[in-house]
Amino acid sequence: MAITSESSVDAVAVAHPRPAFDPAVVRRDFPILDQEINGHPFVYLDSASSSQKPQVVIDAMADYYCRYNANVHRGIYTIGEQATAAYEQARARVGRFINAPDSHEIVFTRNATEAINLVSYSWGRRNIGRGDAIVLTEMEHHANLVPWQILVQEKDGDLEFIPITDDGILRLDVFEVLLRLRPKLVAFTHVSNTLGTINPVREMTEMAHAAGALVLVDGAQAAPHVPIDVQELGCDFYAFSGHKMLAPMGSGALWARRELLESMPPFLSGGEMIREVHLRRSDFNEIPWKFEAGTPAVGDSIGMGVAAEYLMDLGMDAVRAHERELVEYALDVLPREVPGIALYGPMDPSLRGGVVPFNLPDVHPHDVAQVLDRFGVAVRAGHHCTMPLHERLDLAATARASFNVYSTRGDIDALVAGLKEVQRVFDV
Ligand code: C6P
Repeated sequence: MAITSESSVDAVAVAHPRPAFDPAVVRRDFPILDQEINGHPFVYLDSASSSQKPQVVIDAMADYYCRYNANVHRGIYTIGEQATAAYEQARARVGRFINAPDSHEIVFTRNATEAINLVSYSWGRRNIGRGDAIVLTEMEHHANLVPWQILVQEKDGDLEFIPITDDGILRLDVFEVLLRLRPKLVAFTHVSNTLGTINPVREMTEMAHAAGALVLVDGAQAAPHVPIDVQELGCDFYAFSGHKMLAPMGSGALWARRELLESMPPFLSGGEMIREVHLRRSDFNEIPWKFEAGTPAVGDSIGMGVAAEYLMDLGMDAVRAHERELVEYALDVLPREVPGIALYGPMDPSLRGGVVPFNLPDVHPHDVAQVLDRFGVAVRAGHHCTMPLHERLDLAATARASFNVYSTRGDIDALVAGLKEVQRVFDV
């Protein structure tokens, strides 16, 4: 049974006291960080793009490929059965990670993008019609925007957007007004990949449900960083990527309530998602396999299960506390040490995840990233797949530092030193 309530988490903590979270110790689990880049210790500050992977995840993948690489749900032979058992164990682990009531409500996908597309193609094409509204927000990643644009263009539906304040907080007063349109769906990000804003999912879900809408949450930037309990959040769909939560590239998942998944038509079709096939018609498999057509990414999903277990062992409350402390440090030290730096997003660390977007006056963010790279510091620069948000904030682009469990204050100090070098190189 999944650990659900606060009290049962405490009970387990008493039985097996967990060592205090120590980023220096955690860091040793990530072999890639132990190297020099361009003659400097490697400082990875692009975890919002993709996280690094701990040795246990790398080992689990190697173990699969070395000992029991086989297709799943097919082979009546030993390693085929081992692969199937490990794949389904991974599903159970990922389900436990977000406190899904039933692991069969977890559909493995390649990433959050595919999970959202699954909903827009399957649920969306059956449920959205002429004049139906979908409410999104101005801060969405393109992955939670473009699929809905395509859907409403095809169905003659309508998109509405919850605006943001200048410091990147959703305007819930306007959301309330938009709900009078009786939208069929409200879809929004749990944590903004660009501003770091943590949105009030539960409150927004209650508002949406009261207006008769279903709720899809894009959890790509939340699953790696904050404790997720889909039952507590109350949402209907939760999409997330494995590769941002220490798992292999090409892993991700969609969680949805059983009755929704059961009522939805298949997304992709072919082998594995069927029960019976005749020349002119087919019966489909049960959930979740109905949505997993073809050979799945077995090794990647097994790695995702191990990553989920690794994060649960660290304790997601401790992970969140660590990243909040880093954000607090960054928001304090960057404006003090780097003259003229502009920071974006909520300045209250309790409202934001481990993402710090910034600009230096008179230096393009691409140049900032390029010079930082000379000092071994990796940050992302550009629009971070949130072009409408950058337009709203009247910004062409930003540079962005983002954290994960292995990030340290030392990384932020290296960023500060690097930014001083950028200002020296550009003489600004
Ligand atoms: N954001 C970033 O650097 P995929 O690519 O499917 O794993 O994740 C898509 C996605 C969806 N929603 C949010 C909030 C995201 O941040 C992302 C991925 C990366 O910010 C790559 S563009």
